[in-house]
Amino acid sequence: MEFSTENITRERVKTELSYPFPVTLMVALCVLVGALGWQTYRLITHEPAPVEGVVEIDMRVVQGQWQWEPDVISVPQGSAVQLSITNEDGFAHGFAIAELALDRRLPGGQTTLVEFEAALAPGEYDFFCSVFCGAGHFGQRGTLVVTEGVDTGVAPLADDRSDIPVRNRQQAIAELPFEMLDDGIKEFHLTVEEVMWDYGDGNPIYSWGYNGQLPGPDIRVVEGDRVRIHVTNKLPESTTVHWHGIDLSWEADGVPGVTMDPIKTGETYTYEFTAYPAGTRFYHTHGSHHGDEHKQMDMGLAGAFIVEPRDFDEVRPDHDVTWVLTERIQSGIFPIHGAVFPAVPPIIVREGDLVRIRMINAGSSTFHPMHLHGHQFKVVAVDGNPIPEVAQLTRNVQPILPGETYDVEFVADNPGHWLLHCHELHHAAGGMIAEVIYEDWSPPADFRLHEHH
Ligand SMILES: [Cu+2]
Repeated sequence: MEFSTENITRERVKTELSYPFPVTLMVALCVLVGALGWQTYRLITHEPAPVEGVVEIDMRVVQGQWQWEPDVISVPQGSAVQLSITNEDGFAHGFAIAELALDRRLPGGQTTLVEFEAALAPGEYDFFCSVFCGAGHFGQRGTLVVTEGVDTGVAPLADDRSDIPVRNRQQAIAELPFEMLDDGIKEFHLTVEEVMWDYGDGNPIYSWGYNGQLPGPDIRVVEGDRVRIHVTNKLPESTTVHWHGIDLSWEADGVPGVTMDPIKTGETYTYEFTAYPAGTRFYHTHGSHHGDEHKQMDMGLAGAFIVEPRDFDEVRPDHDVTWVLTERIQSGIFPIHGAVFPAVPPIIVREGDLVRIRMINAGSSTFHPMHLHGHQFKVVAVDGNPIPEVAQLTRNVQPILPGETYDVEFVADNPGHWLLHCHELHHAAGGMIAEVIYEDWSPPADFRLHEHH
């Protein structure tokens, strides 16, 4: 039997025309006029889209401009948003809103539909390109305005933070406890959470901390230990943890969009790796996506990760002090291990003591030339790695760039009351000062602090 396409085509035409032509035309016209009329009405009256419906917005990435058009969009709270984004560039961009843990790829030369629910309190939020798309990355930003709308039960972002606990260093723990599992793994738990942190000046600042403290508790292990760390995210946005200076397997490196999906609010993620090599390392957020790491760091998300060499007991100094140096630039606060002078605990020494100070710059933008009065120190390790004795500099100032760590050691050989402070003096003014005080020392009887002789 022969198969005739001609017959099939005729059948279809016949079916389509089975309604009388004038009726079809009239129905079509009514629909068209109705739709046009509604659109015209909306245009004239600037009537917003119905709150309970879908908000549809056309958007484009302007070719070669690293710009969103429009770069301000307004949607009612709780509405379902459909962004139809045309990427005019020949390469990919990304569309991200951190507060929604939303991150979509926008392939070059295509129109991509990005859908989300505006489950946010009324206010303004950033949207931005989330991929390395060229020099314009940091400029490719826009504003999502969420207006009053459907009640989604989302708590307002108002300044009411009365439920967030106020804490300070005196309530902090020094080291994170662990459980030794049967297979020799050291198991730790970290919770990333909001805290009103008091740096010691009685003026708590809204912050993010590991286990509710700034910095997070020191993690202290021995070189070669297998560690398992469960990280639970209780922040209002996604986060990650990066293990800075540790030569671990790449899957545990904690980089969002590169080695893992960020840990969403309420989720727990488990990192496991071997602690190697020995030295002063640290852990810190790598953000929720490329571009907000500095923001999360500046909220306080860092802690020391000390990997002791196996023979550390043979060389253990009399004092082994760890300082995570951070910055709250907007508040003018430059803390030493979560406190500002004079709330920074002094290092209390005896004559002849060997003092090691592990200084970690966990700030995002500025350096700290740390200066010790009345003594010289040796720089014994940089970025955690030991410096051979013949190469150790004898100094009294050691600058520390963001991300660097320096271990310095000095012998307490000059009894008195001394300072060790940042010599970027705005930072010193902002609290980055500690004291070194000799235990069995007191000023001479005729010493008067407030009288000049
Ligand atoms: Cu400084």
